[in-house]
Amino acid sequence: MKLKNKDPKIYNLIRREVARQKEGLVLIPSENYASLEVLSAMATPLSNKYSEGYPQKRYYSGNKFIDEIESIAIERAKKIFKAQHANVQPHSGTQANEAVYLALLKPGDRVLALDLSAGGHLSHGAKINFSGRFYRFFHYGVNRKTELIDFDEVEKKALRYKPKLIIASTTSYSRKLDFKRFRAIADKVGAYLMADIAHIAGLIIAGLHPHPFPFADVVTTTTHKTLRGPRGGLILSKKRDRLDGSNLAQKIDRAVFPGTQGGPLEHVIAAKAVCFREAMEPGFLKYQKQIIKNSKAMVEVFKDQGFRVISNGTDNHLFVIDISPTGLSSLFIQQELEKVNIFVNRNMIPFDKRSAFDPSGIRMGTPAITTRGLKEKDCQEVAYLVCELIKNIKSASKKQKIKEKVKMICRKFPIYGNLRW
Ligand code: DSN
Repeated sequence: MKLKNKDPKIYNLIRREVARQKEGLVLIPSENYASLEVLSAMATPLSNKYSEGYPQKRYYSGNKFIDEIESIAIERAKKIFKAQHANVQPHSGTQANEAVYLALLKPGDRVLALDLSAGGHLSHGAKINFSGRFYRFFHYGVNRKTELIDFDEVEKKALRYKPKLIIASTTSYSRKLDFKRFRAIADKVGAYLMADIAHIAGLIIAGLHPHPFPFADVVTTTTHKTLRGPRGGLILSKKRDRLDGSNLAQKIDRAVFPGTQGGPLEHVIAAKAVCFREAMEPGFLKYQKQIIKNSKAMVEVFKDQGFRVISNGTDNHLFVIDISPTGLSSLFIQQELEKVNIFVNRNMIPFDKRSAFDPSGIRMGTPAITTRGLKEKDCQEVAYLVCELIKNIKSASKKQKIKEKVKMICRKFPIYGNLRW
């Protein structure tokens, strides 16, 4: 690698980061290990090309091959998500959401979305995010007892606030989303329905989670979580606008470019096309099934070890444990786990009394460790190590033992083989 000699500082940091990823157990449910094919598509001179516009309608010359690549990505995305229209250009999930808002709303319009502490996302109307500043967001939550989405509340709030858009989404919600019910509520108040499936895209493609179409008008997602592609966003939609019969696909495209983005990242779009093809392979379904089996297996251990799991379990790739009874800070637990090479992220729990910076929950998930090849028993061993660390957080010798076990598990389930960057 030339970089080694030309820019040893960056080269060494890249190598160390790759080693960290290889030698640690990633339990952050929004992270994964993309295939070498996906990575190699990104590391190409496609990054050099300006291609503002869309296939056959570019503002620059020289887009003959780029057009073909983007068209293939679009067709593959439509196929795997059974969508009428796809825009593969959003740089991220938040940019995808931003473009949808621009396409469907005017500044100040009302939106109803899941509360951040109940599993929503910053771009779903958090006050500190553009979405919360430009649009009038109202939030629904979960039932205090079951910690499941409270559809009576969704309906009540929809009738009260008459939103123009309702968002069905998950980022730390471990149960299935009932898109049909959301549609029925949206219809009662004449609202659009957007599903943000960033976390569960892979499960949906595999048929392991209810499909947002035909209920949602627009679906946004990232491509790097359960879908296991490059870091990026994606918008899928119906062709026609349900409310006024106009061309919804065109509105979405215009909102992405020139509305909110400039030049698309064609090297990433090529990598998206590669991951969409991977999602058509039979192995993908097997992988998604294993993600859920592993997640459920881990939950059993946490419950068995006396931890409260939010909503008492999981139907998907993630779950959140309530660490408030331990009296420990979730930030501290996250940091101590990092020291033994286990990566989790602290997260708010429903009706959390603590701040988002040091909340009461730890969110964990299985997409990345399942990619490494861990099965139920192995995941239970990992869950047990997390419990052990939390219970013995002050014991240096315990932590040393846990660190060694993590090392052994990572050696047993290598990722990216012996490949060195
Ligand atoms: N989608 C978020 C997550 O779940 O980690 C990040 O924005």
